[in-house]
Amino acid sequence: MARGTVAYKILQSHLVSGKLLPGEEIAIRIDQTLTQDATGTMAYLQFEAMGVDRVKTELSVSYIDHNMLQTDFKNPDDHKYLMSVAKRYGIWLSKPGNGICHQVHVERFAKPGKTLLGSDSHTPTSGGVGMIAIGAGGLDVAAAMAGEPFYLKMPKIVGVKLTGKLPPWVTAKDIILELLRRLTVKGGVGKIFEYFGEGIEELSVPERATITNMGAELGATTSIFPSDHITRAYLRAQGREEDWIELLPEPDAEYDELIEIDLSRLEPLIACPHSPDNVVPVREVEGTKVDQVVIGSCTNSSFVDLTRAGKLLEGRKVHEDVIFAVAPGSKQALELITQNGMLLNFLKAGARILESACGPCIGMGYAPPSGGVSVRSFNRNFEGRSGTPDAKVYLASPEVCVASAIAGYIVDPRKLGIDWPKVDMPEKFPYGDETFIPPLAEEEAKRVEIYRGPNIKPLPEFDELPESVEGEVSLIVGDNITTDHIMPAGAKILPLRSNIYAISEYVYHYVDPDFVGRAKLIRDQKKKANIIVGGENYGQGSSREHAALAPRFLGVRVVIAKSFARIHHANLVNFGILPLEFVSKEDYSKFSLGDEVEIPQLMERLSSGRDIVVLNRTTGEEIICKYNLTPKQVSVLLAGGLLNWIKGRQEVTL
Ligand code: MIC
Ligand code: SF4
Repeated sequence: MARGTVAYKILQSHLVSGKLLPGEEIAIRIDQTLTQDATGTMAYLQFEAMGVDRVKTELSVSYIDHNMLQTDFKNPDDHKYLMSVAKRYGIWLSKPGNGICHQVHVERFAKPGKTLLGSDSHTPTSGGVGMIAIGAGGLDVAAAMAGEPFYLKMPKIVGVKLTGKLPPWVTAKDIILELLRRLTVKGGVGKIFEYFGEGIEELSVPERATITNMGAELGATTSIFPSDHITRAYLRAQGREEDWIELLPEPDAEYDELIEIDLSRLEPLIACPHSPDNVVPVREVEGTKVDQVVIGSCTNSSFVDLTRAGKLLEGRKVHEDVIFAVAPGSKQALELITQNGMLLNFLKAGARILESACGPCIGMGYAPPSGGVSVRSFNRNFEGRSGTPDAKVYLASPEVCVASAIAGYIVDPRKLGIDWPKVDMPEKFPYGDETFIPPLAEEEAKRVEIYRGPNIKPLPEFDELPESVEGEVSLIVGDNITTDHIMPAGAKILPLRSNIYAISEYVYHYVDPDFVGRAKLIRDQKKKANIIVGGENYGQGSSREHAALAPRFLGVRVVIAKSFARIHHANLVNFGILPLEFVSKEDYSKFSLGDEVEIPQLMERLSSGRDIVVLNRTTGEEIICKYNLTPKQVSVLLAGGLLNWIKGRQEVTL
């Protein structure tokens, strides 16, 4: 038991039910929520369906940062909906242009010792100021806004001891890349990473936030730093020192697992295509010709990152064959680099300045050329995510990005013979609160009418889980399938997020363009359930619940995989899809496309905790599957999903 750790203390003070023992189901009170526009419309539609009059959290913020290309009415309509919902229900609104939710949340709202649930997988970024910040599906966030606690399996608390001092040119990004190199994209599942040791003294809040942000790529529940004098100075400069409390691990704190990183032995690292854990030292891929470079995303576009990048470019030019862009993480960071002259350095060096938003990270513009190499300061480089199916995306620190932009090829920045620029934190940040819309008072809020454009379609209704499933295997996929594979994003598909009927046409679009047609045939003509068979870490990556909701709409009732990623597993349950795991992983090969499958006695077995027998009628084989479900999740599944479950409970209370 990790008593005395920072994470344990916060969980303990928010515990609603359960015991803080790894693997036990716990429920915690949620103080703050955040949503962004791509997941937010659905989350608020669900919140509205819950019939609550006003959010019950201490603070809820709705950010507009993802769907920023407004090529027609869809995205602006969604934004207008979000703005009216925020006014109606007592929610803060961060207007488009304000910046990426995670960075802005750290700057303006994150509070040590509190809990935050966000409908985005990188919500743990706020762990950089010592809070428990967890990413979840929109429906879970809607439930938290309605005052429900958040249920999760108590994670193991892993202590990450940082010793020594980072050498020049080695940065926070390299610390998290080193962890990804060691642990892989599934190494953090069921774990909280808590950083401690002398090495944290060297890291400013934005640098800590780079590390907690990209902990999401480990599959971790969250990551956290203590709240210390560095946090205090940061919050003071943000004009909110009163939000600070000291939160340090006890001297005798014990961690469930321990990892040590000697910072002085690290070197600049880079994640190669197409996975954030495909990490090597930069020198190993040195010389790779580069087509585009971009500094941005919620991982590495803070004031610190942009200022150092700007200093490096002073008096230098981007290579003529490279297109270089900067997307500042927040308006605050953009304002600061305008004041300190770094913006001019970027312009003189030949940079494109993009909007302060997610942009290229989610394929919203700035796609690389065919087969192109793009070096980015981002967190994800899944195949096709950039918008160009055959692009090769590398992930590295902003410093490696700038050095490569100057050289025209990937290069270890230490080779350029430039002095390591020092960046001082400002005494006072420009708060920029003029672009936030605060919540309305209760009476006034009640009079607000909610705007619904034609892009917003009502939620489909889903039936309960049948007693036994008659189905057909309509897709078989391999290991580490991402939610970008299941429900792609990008400029074309993201605007359909509030229209399940339209977006479901794109499920598995780039993996198997025939899947949707096949699934509909099985659902409508054969009147059977669709069954998907997957490998390890199924559904890694984002929190987008559309990767569960849209398949459910297409008639998927069961996914059988070797293992699941945490948020996607929860989303499947929330939308009434049964996630089963092979007891023996070799059984994966006992299914072929088109196999007829029967899963009998579901209710009885799920309710009594017995393994599930999956009968492959085509081959005659019986495959034994287990499930990793809490008692609450079983009842949610049987009800056909969380919304049905919540409504059912309300009827019982009435
Ligand atoms: C992402 O980085 O993939 C996203 C877009 O931010 C997602 C959320 C979404 O799909 O809207 C995430 O990380 O959760
Ligand atoms: Fe936005 Fe990219 Fe961060 Fe997701 S990972 S929140 S798309 S910047």
